[in-house]
Amino acid sequence: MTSFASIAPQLEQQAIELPSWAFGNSGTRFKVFGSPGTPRDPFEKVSDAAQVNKHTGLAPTVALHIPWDLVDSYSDLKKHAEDNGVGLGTINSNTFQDDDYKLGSVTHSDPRIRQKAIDHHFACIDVMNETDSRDLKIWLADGTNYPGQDDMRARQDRLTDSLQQIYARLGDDQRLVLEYKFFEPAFYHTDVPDWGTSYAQVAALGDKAMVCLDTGHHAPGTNIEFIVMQLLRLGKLGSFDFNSRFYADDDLIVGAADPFQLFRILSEVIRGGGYGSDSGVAFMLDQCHNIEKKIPGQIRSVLNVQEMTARALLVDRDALAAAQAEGDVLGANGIVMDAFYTDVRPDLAAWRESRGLPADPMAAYKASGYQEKIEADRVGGTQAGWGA
Ligand code: PSV
Ligand code: MN
Repeated sequence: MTSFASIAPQLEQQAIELPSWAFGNSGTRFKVFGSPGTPRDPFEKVSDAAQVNKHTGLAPTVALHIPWDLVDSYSDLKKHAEDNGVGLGTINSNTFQDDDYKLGSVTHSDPRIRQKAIDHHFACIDVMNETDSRDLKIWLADGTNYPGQDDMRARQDRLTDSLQQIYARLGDDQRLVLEYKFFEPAFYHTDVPDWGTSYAQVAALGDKAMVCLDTGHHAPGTNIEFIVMQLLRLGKLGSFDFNSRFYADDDLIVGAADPFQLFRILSEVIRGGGYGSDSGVAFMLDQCHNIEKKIPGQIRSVLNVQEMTARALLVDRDALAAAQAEGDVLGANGIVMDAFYTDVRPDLAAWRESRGLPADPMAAYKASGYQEKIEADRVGGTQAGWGA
């Protein structure tokens, strides 16, 4: 099998973007629990995200969500990020929390509401220009709850038209990534339910438009790594929103519910040339920490991605190709499983130490005193959360 030493240089290229909203409070429709030390504003969210990078070296950028992360000065927020050793990354639009969007945003039949949603995306591009962000991530809650509620084809045509207007505003080095999701909050149909619809829309837009794959946005049993393979093959995999799920869009810690699935996804990423600093695929988290502490939740998440990346890099590709060519079904499968079952944690700990990082980032964060400090300091104000 491939040795850890031979894959270590590739691990250095790993960069995972953190979602600012993971540091705010979140919950379900039943309850959002507050927790001591939760950030009150985007500056405090960025400070917390910087802790994840400090202890892991894996998370150099933070994604923002607009309007949750509206600030008076993005250059101040950018400077704050840089002072803390991180940068600002993807800008996420949000057309799912305004009363006007009850029946849709960029697909709405009312031109006024459509224009409002398009203008929101223009405002997001203005933010990108100030933060030097590359990607505008669009996820739409648009859809219907009942058959016959609206004309699905007309909505698809309006989607095309709205996306074209947004796309036309992008700068030369900017991209649009379109995220799909098969249900929720709409329950009968959504306007971008699957990778095929996202692909059809972004392919019509042009080279700067790509698909975003959120691992929680598929029906149970979907072979997500097949989608990864296909989008890489088509040159249209722009980004991941990583998280894990047992039932629906649970937004749990990536790799927690199904580490083997994460391994399989990362294996196809590597196989398809999607891994590495020049691949153009953005690795982001999209998670909520409803009951666990948020900063350690993010540390555990990036470590899970690193661990499964290392295991996927260990797959002996030459031996696998030979077994496949011979039709050696069990031999080929055995080569993949050997890599998956390899415990890389001791090697990763030693490798981290050799690069001046803590061998155990979870323990290092716990010992740092940061959690106690924010819990003592952040008294008063309104804790950030979905909508705040
Ligand atoms: C929708 O479920 C989604 O995955 C989109 O990426 C949103 O921006 C995000 O969740 C909010 O957490
Ligand atoms: Mn997402």
